[in-house]
Amino acid sequence: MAETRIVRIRESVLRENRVQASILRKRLAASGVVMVNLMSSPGSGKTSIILHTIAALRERFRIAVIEADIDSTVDADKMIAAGVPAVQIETGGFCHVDAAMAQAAIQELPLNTLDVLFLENVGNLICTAQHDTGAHVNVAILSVPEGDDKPLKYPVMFQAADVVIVNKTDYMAIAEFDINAVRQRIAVLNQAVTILPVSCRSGEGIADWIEWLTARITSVAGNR
Ligand SMILES: Nc1nc2c(ncn2[C@@H]2O[C@H](COP(=O)(O)OP(=O)(O)OP(=O)(O)O)[C@@H](O)[C@H]2O)c(=O)[nH]1
Ligand SMILES: [Mg+2]
Repeated sequence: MAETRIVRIRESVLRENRVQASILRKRLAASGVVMVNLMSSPGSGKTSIILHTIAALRERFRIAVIEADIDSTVDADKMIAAGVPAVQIETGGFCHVDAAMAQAAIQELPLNTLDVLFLENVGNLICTAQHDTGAHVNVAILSVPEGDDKPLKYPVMFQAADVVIVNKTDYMAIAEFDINAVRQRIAVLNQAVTILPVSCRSGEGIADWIEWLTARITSVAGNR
């Protein structure tokens, strides 16, 4: 009997994407630009974190933002209103940004006038973590109302992250959320990751995030 042949398209697509992402990462570094990719479920606080970060770092770094959503320019409009260049990727149904999409968006930006490029990925805790975008820094945001079990259910996101922001800590008092359990669950998946509790509402922890990010941007920029 003839043997069934399996065509592993998914693996080859992901491999091809990793190659493209690696080329893009080097190209950005050569241009002196550090790309920071923010990933989370819808509504966890990606846009809020970026807006706080722009306010804190705009005097020090020249910043632009790539926004990605299935539809709409809502978040890109907020960035432009904040006074930074922004482009919107409308993914047309795709639930993540890949290196080719990031590359296409970057072509719309004045790369040689930038130091830091934020990429707000599509709100999704699964596919985004599986696709290398070419970013130098990968940020996962978990918000308190989502629950402390997310590292158990979506491990790839927490493996892919350099830093996990636990946002909306102002909900901690009313939500059943065990931050120590989150720390232990993430530690099993990724021992190199930094975990930063933050509230975009109260401002708690924002200074720690800015300090961590500034050190990482400086380190990436210094290693190019
Ligand atoms: N209470 C509280 N609300 C917050 C905090 N951070 C963000 N929010 C609110 O949560 C909602 C979603 O925040 P966004 O920053 O738009 O979240 P997002 O991840 O960019 O959402 P999508 O782009 O739709 O995936 C908004 O109403 C924010 O004002 C926080 O720390 N505490
Ligand atoms: Mg957003």
